[in-house]
Amino acid sequence: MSYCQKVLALVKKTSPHEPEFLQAVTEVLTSLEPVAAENPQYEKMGLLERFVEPERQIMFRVPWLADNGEVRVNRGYRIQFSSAIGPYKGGLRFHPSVYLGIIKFLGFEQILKNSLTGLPIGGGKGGSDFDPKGKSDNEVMKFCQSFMTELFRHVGGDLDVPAGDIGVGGREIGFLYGQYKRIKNVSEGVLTGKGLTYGGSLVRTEATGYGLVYFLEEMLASKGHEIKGKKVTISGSGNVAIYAAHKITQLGGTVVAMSDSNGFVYNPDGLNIEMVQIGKEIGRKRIKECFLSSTGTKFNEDCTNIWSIKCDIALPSATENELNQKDAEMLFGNGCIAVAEGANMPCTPEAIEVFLKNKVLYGPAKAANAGGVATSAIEMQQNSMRTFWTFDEVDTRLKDIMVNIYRKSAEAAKRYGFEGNLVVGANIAGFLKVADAMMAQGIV
Ligand code: NDP
Ligand code: 2IT
Repeated sequence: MSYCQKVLALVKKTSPHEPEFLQAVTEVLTSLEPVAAENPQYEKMGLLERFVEPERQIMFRVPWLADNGEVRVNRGYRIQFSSAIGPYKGGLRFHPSVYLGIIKFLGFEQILKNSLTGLPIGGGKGGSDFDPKGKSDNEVMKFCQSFMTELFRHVGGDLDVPAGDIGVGGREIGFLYGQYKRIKNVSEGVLTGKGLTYGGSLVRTEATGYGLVYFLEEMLASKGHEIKGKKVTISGSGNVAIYAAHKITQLGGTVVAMSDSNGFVYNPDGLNIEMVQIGKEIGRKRIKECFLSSTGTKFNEDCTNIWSIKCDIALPSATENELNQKDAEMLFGNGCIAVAEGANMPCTPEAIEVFLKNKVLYGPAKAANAGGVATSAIEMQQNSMRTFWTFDEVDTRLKDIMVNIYRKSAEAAKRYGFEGNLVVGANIAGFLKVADAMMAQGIV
């Protein structure tokens, strides 16, 4: 049995109830076979056993008072997965589906994603099973304050820097930051995605969606295609989806479908992205409600059916395992030429197989959606320097980083005999830097 397969068997034994974590580890360790074979010293140093085990896992109680006077209790998490190349860095997710396995898979993916950005950030992730939907601003504030009242002792500008993810946007980051500052009595860049008046960076709000489209542009260009004139389906209608849609439209593409967990909207002539943005960001509406006054836009109640819509490009940007083998076959059958992942692990392993087998260009999450965390690292740089860069300065850096990630991943795939397979390429390119750093620092 190869070293990678031995470590995979170990993880299956130690984390049997965490299917998302196992899914992520299986893909990565399978990709790393040629690298492990070339570097027998990894096995001697127990490198992969250490790589798949979080450095620290924190779970805590989050009690808070609802507006009606009832006491509510949620569970909070922060997984500090790897500090090999820098302080732990990664988002916080507030969603009822959150449990340890989800946070572990996200934290594990984050290690390699952050490495791919080329910036000195380690991997972490956190969150809670708290559902911000249907809660008042006051309840969200109370929850965030209670969450930070425990989390503050584990994070810090040079230690662990959380940010947003599903259910955590500008409003939540503001409440979390306020409470941290109040308890610690220090103004430091302990969170990213902050508001522009208190240490945030221009472009961070747009960064994941914009970065996804910059990556897509580069991937399409490798085969002589461009975004102009293409029909694009984007699942989700949150932070990532909205700004991906914005950039696609700016570059001459047409967004034909978007969704939320209640269903999807569809217009073959193109959706009005501003209506989504205003409805979702300001009104916190359901996607159906954003288009009540619009003729020509249809609504379908099953969000999973979004992949049946004919499109040239698909950008799954909602959540994990939202696109399965059947969806992938439908997309390919309808002429889809490229898929880039805005969400983390949105395509099932069987769906990825369909794309690779049929030569559909496929950009895996840890490469394609790294623009968000890369711009978070740029926000950290500005905080450390006590400075503020212009929109164009940050946007130019983001674009360079995304182009570099594409090239690094494509080159690594080619070098290890998997030309065109960005799954293997991104996993190897991200891993090599982390492995070097781990080897240099001894058994820790
Ligand atoms: P948001 O909370 O802003 O939006 C999430 C969107 O996805 C909403 O439209 C939501 O619909 C939908 N969604 C979430 N869960 C489900 C589900 N179980 N089934 C169907 N639809 C669902 O989150 P983000 O846009 O920030 O995150 C989206 C994805 O992108 C996640 O996978 C996240 O990990 C990833 N990501 C985010 C980054 C960031 O910077 N924000 C960076 C890199 C990756 P509804 O409102 O109905 O729940
Ligand atoms: O999945 C991700 O990369 C994020 N949610 C962004 C993390 C960050 O620290 O900006």
